[in-house]
Amino acid sequence: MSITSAVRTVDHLVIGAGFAGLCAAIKLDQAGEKDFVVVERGSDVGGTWRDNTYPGAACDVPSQLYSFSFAPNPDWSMSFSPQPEIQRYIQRTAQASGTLDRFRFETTVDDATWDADQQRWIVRTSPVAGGDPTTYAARTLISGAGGLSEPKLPEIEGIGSFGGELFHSARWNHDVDLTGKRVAIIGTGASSIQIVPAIQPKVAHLDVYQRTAPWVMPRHDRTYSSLEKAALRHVPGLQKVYREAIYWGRESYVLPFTRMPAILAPVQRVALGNIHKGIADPELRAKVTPDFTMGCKRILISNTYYPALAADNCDVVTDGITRVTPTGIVTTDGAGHEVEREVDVLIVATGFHTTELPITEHITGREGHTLAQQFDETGMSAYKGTTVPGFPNLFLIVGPNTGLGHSSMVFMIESQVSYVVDAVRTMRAHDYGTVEVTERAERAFHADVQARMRPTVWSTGGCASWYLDKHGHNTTLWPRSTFAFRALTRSFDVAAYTVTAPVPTTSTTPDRKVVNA
Ligand code: N01
Repeated sequence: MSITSAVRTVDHLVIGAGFAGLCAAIKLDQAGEKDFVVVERGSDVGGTWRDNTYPGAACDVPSQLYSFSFAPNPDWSMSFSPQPEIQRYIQRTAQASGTLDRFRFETTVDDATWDADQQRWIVRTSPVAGGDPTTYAARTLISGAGGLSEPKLPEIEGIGSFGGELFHSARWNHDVDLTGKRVAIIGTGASSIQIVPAIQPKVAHLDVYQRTAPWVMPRHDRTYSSLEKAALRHVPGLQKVYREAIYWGRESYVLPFTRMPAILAPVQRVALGNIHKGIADPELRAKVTPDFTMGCKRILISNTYYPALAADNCDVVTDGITRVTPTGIVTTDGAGHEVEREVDVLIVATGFHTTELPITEHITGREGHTLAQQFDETGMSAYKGTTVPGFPNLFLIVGPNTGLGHSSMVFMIESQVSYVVDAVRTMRAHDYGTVEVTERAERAFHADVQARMRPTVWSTGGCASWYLDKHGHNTTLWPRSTFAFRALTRSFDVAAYTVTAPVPTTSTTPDRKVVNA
């Protein structure tokens, strides 16, 4: 049976309205590329900052740096702003940009397929709540779908049978009142260490299921005074200087992370001091002391996590989880003894699908296979983290190997977006129908990234982390300085691409009808 659907022709289709998608929209607009649509499955901008509303959610990168360089905010209340403030910042920035008229919320991308004849991405979208689908034919497809958007649920026997409330940290159920409840949380990553101190005082009992103890540094947070905010607002250049100072402070972590992990020994001692300060019990101290080199997993920051673990109503459980029952969690100790702990609410703070990006399953390239299939064969990899052979006119923001362990992802996003906008500018200036990175350029880039990855703490630090894929390759982090990435993405290097002339336009009407088989 064939169906007929309206096709809307646009120059650019952007997927996602988080920091990445919003940045792409703003910069395309500023470059005079007004004909774009941003498709977002949520009901608002914000991406991960819209979705992660768990108690205690805050950024662990200082807000002065974790914000757009072109939209400075003198009104951050604290150095590490809480989630609602970051979400408001993103909303305000979107409003002020004048681009929201081109955002389609509550719309999901079903699939995007390269049509070589038209030199366009045919992108089928549907309203999340059901209703008529819309198909777009876009010259370029820009994915800002993000690396931390799809919650990863733990595969534990019986978890589906749990009879109490169960939710992921990134899909917090605010209807559940935790007051006086027996609560369990699985995971001790960046999300969990913020949740635990926020909920421990109100619950009857909290079991923290720890598989790997993280390194947790003191959090040097503070509230900005009105005087400081006024100075940041009115003293010319002050906010920029402040941001730069934070930037370079953060950048000093690159050398120890990438080449000399031993330099972090004194920092590791500070983190051990944080354990001693927060916990008096030697047994608990030993339990939460990490057994890998600092930096191998994300370094976390908190002054309240360890005191919360040490509270009378909290237990840290390190025995492996065997199964979940309708009423609790069963663990097995080293001697094979099973213990069941009953709980009313189970929170899984078990992270995200990072090395198999879900959006890649929906994008089909020139050769007729999906990006996920290609990545499955070659490993997740993209030239400058952005472009992939076989996928013309596709740009990935926060693509492979663009993540950071030390600084602001917003910096990386701005770098990538400037590269993409320059690619679009180049295509227009030279009348290219398509640009597709050569396999040779992509492979050379990938080999260089992986060679640089070998001495890094992420490879040598003795931990298993979400940075590594199933083959043990780090396909998520950038192994150099962020200024090196900025230099690489400063302008579109067309020499690394195969370009083709545009196909002749067959129709003069922007909106056409096609028949989908
Ligand atoms: O997730 P994670 P997250 N049984 O993957 C454990 C960003 N972020 O949501 O370490 C038992 O880090 C797992 O154990 P192990 C930031 O980039 C930023 O906390 O694998 N345990 C780990 O302890 C961060 O890195 C901010 O042994 C299981 C935890 O679950 C990323 O988001 C704030 C398990 C998962 O930790 C993800 O953080 C929050 C199982 N089956 C998050 N499966 C900022 O402030 C997993 N675990 C910017």
